[in-house]
Amino acid sequence: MIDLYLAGTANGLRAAVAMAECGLEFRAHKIDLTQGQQRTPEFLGMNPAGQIPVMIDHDTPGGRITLAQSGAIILYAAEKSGRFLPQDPVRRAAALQWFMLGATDIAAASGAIFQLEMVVQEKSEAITQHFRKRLLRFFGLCDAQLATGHEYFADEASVADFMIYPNYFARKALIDEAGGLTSLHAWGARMAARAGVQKGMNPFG
Ligand SMILES: N[C@@H](CCC(=O)N[C@@H](CS)C(=O)NCC(=O)O)C(=O)O
Repeated sequence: MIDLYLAGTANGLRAAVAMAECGLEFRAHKIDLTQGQQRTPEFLGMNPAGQIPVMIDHDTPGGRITLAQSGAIILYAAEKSGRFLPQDPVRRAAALQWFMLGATDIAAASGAIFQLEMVVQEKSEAITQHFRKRLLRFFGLCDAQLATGHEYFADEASVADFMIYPNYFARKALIDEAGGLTSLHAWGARMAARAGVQKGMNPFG
């Protein structure tokens, strides 16, 4: 059995989407970030960074494993299930390239917008706009890839799609406002129709 500690944020949800899509049974434990539950001694014992998501897999050949970082959890789920990391080396490389765009560029820009809109006290519209434009540029790259006949980033559904989808979902209003990006929206609809994505995006039932 796998225990997954998360909140309903893009970082948390992508771990749950990967678990569900890979067909791994997991128990979702809600961590209330607004109440500081990520800073309790018990939680810091699992992840000293004090951040969700955290996964504990009690059933591994070497005993149990505790893992943080949503990207590492997605890759762990893919390796454990033997799914969603394409066998073909070219597709696998493409999947990892788009996975990394999601993990570094997209997640970072989206996270910066969150910090600027919700956390930082001194507001700067110019800086916030900078990160909104930056995020839209990355989503533009995604759209261009999907527009050239790719149903998913690496043709078949892969870890890349699980990485990027929760940030797309969270930033849909901004993307809608920008207009266009029709291939990205078509992919978003394809993702939303998948049973594993539905389960992962609604981890607390
Ligand atoms: N790179 C990390 C980022 C994790 C992260 O930023 N988690 C946020 C919620 S989305 C968090 O736990 N923040 C609580 C805090 O920093 O106090 C990942 O992908 O897992």
